[in-house]
Amino acid sequence: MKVLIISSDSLPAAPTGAVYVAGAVRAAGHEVQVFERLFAKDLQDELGSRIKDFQPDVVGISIRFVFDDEIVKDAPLGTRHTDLRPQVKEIAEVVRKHTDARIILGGPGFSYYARNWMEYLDLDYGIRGEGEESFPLFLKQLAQGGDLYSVPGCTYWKGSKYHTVSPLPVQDLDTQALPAYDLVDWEPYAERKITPAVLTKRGCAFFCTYCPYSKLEGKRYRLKSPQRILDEVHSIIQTTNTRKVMLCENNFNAPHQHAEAICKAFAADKVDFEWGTGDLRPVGITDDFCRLMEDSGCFSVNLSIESASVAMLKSMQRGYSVQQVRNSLEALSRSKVPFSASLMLGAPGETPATIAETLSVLDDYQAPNGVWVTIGVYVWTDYQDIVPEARKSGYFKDDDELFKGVVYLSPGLPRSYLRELPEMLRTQKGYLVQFNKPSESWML
Ligand code: B12
Repeated sequence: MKVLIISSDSLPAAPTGAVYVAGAVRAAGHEVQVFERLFAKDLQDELGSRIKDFQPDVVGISIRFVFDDEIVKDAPLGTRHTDLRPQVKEIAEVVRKHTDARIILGGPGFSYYARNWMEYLDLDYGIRGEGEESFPLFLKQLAQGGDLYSVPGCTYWKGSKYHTVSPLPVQDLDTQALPAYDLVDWEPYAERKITPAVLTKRGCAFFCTYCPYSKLEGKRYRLKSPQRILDEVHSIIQTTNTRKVMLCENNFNAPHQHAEAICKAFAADKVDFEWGTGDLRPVGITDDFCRLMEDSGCFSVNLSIESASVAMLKSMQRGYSVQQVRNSLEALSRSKVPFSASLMLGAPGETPATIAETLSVLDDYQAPNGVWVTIGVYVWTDYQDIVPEARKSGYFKDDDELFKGVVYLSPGLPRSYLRELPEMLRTQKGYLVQFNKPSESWML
């Protein structure tokens, strides 16, 4: 079959999900093309022509985001909120206008709100969760007239009733097809300084109350072998002509031995490349580990501190202490690894005093690549423990509200304080502040 996968991203990021599923669908024997919304100047024209030329039998739309908050100097409180759903709707409309091909939805931004998306776009099929095995299986059933409704992760309407099959996580990540970065033209990404991303594992063993990952991907780690990760890196270097990759999973350094094994394999590899990660957990960041990162060509890490308040680390169940945050910052500061740190302020229990406690710890260090502060916690799904709690306390009214984008801000933070907070933080050297507002009118 001919399968067109549309990366619906309108934000500058690697089309990671789209290229991983594209690789899997191609390996299953289909002819695949990838269309990237990100660079389309005239969507109607460009997507329309692509569909006319390629004549796909199936169109997969990869949905990564529902909304975005972006630091914009002149926006209220320095952050602009964008609802990204209409952009996906536009894509679906163009597809429908030009073809009768079956449309299947998927992607990380789809999995949380499968039903909402299908209603919003008036479409019949989607696949929740990891698509490497389920999407090819869906295509096989489609080609052979088999039972589409048995495909893991499949969501569909039968009559006026919505159904959903539980997703089945991919067990052996090493045996999956390589991500099909060769199906995208990397030049425009490179111009925008976007780095191709590699996923090194699935799963998360932690219990952080605001994060859905461990429930989404499971607590048991499913690890890619260092050799397999290198194979992906080599193929990316070859096809994209870049020498940098980002490792894009949760907590690069958990499990610790896996991170060490990856660094050792990278250091021993003959091919010259650099790597970075946006998510280092402040646990086990020793001088030795920093040296390993340095020796393996690490060009940037972000230490995901989130908070350095005793009470908040406990309430968020982050599983580390303020001392571990300090140890990590000290080891990184002694190393040559260029690092940034990130904070997430506003989770349940946060008060001006806990924020002051966090900031006073950060004051003792200088992160060369700055400190990224997010105020306001996104609320997506019941997979985040704070959601059932927030619902009980009447924080939001119905689940449809989640699809519009809800932000949680601790009631312990007075509004007058929050209005001043971004400005106060911006006076600190190297601080970037993203204020996820509950709504545009919230600050009035
Ligand atoms: C890495 C990452 C980033 C990186 C991007 C790195 C890159 N790609 O270059 C950075 C740090 C930049 C980032 C930023 C943001 N991110 Co982010 N990010 C992630 C993360 C952790 C991994 C995504 C990834 O690459 N996965 C690896 C690939 C292989 O998996 P995948 O994309 O899930 O694709 C699989 C399936 O979804 C499915 N699939 C995908 N497409 C399709 C299509 C079809 C047809 C089918 C059937 C299946 C299918 O199969 C794929 C293979 O298994 C996810 C959380 C997560 N664990 O998923 C959040 C996530 C995508 N991010 C999220 C958000 C909100 C953001 C921000 C908007 C945050 C902000 N500003 O406050 C920004 C956006 C900035 C920007 N310009 O993009 C949310 C989106 C949720 C939503 N409802 O909108 C997520 C889901 C996090 C969450 N909390 O759950 N992010």
